[in-house]
Amino acid sequence: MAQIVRIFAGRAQNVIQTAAKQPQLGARFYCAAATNLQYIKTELAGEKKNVAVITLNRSKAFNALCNGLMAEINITLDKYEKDDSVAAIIITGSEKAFAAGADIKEMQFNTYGKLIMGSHFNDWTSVAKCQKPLIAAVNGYALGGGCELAMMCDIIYAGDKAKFGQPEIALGTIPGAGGTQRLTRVVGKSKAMEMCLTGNMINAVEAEKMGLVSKVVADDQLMTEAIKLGEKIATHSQLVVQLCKEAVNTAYETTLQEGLKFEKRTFHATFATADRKEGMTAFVEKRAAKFNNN
Ligand code: DAK
Repeated sequence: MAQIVRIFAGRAQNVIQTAAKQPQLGARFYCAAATNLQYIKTELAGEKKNVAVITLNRSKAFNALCNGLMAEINITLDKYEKDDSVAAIIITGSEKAFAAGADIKEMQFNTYGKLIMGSHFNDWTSVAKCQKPLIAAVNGYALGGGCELAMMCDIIYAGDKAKFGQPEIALGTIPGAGGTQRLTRVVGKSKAMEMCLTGNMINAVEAEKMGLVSKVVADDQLMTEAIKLGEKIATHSQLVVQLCKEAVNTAYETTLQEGLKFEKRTFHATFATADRKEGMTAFVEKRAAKFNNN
């Protein structure tokens, strides 16, 4: 038995390493059960253990987002998406850095040809496709791909010493995972242009004022507040939470008319769920709703 466990653990590690080397194949394809995590730590938090926490764990490199780390995030998100007991997922880093961007040392020898032929950054798009609510809890630096990773999440909470920026311009390149697109939609053209063209950082309070961050808290309270947020979301029907997330995201991806139509149809769809019926019945009967996610 011990032998079998060792063989499986070895395979899981190989899977992650292979995924890191050949991300064009897509980490999600490989192995949802991989357990040997090198670059992240995971735990279940909250009173009911229904809030998953993914902690980036590469602090010597300020959590620079190397291929292996991104592959591990994807594998872990895949696992939590399939786990019905998990209602919300927090991505966080260390006190010094949420993440200082993509790993420059890993990226520096890429060529136009290699990038076009497609391997290096393929894992980056899956985070934004996660169907469960994603909360970024940002302490320290969220720069370049780090800021972009936070923006792929649904809600950003920041510690009061957090710093956000898109410094790629100083490296002779431009943001590649949403810095010119998501940031512009969130904070508007002038602020986004200023951040992307200067590479200057903004602090947590400025980020909140711009609408990039929804709440700033003392840095030692960040996880407590983020977990509380996840727990509050977990009190609702997870089915309806998912529909609602999809509807809000649609606002960023379509015209107002298409978005309003999508919202109306989705609202109608909630009337096909038992949870909508339970929610309204519970209100009328003056009791707490008991949702079953169907
Ligand atoms: N990559 C690799 N290593 C990094 C790093 C990074 N992004 N950031 C920090 N480090 C490493 C440093 O090299 C140093 O390692 P050692 O030299 O000790 O081995 C260690 O972390 C500590 O850094 P410093 O010595 O520089 O510490 P300081 O306190 O002086 O400064 C800093 C902290 C975060 C301000 C500074 O390290 C910094 O400016 N870092 C770089 C920030 C940056 O330029 N980020 C943008 C990277 S480009 C895409 C997806 C994503 C992307 C592009 C495309 N697709 C889907 C297509 C993303 C691109 C990027 O993020």
